[in-house]
Amino acid sequence: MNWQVETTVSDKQIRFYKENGYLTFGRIFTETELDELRDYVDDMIENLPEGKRPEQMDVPHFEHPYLFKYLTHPNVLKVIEQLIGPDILLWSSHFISKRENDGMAVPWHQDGVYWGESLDPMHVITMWLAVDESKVENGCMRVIPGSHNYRDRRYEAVNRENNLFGSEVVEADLDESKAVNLELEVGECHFHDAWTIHNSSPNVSQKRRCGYTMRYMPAHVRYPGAEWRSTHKIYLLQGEDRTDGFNSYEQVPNF
Ligand SMILES: O=C(O)CCC(=O)C(=O)O
Repeated sequence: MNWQVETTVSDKQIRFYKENGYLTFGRIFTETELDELRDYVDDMIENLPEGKRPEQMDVPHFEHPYLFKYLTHPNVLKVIEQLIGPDILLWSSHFISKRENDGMAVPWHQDGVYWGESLDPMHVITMWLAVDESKVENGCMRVIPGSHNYRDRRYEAVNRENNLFGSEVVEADLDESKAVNLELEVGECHFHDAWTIHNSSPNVSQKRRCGYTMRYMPAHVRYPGAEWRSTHKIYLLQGEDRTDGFNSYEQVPNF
């Protein structure tokens, strides 16, 4: 396999991201780095507490400082800087690993709705890293291009047994015929905006689908979410705080 690392985002790609609310990209980590991350997450999955599913490994970096090696990687920051500017905060991260022939669906949603009042303005970019190959058969992510321009979508409850989240954009507020499958090879990534409507289907293949969502925001975003702040820490990774001291940041741990 010809494994090439890319860290330059072209003007055309930046325009595409702004217009469509998503962007598929190449590989940002070396093959060795990616293999090490896969070994690490394999071990995490093996040691999951009873009853916890591998789609539910939310904010793993709080418990696993090793993940900061990836979250703060200079190549990642270089790419993120080209998309949101030089002052960069780490908002969150989540492993969503769908077991072969079993994984849950992710209902159509906008991340910004789930995060609600916790951020002001709601400006987050997610880098979705393919720890495993991610294809239609094993439940790759899908997006509705341009949907980041709409913030008034209506939601309805969905069955929690098969769905990772409890609500979904109603059919009338969604043109599913426009959905784009974001298929990736191992190590490739894509980006999406906090308002982009996206989902993914259950894994009906014999291949696991593990993705690592790495979420960043520009350092002018205020974090007033009172009910989140005691447990959900944020980190200033690069540049300067632009909230006049409103935010407080956790120290990046040694990794
Ligand atoms: O991994 C998936 O299938 C969905 C990811 C997602 O919802 C997100 O990154 O916000």
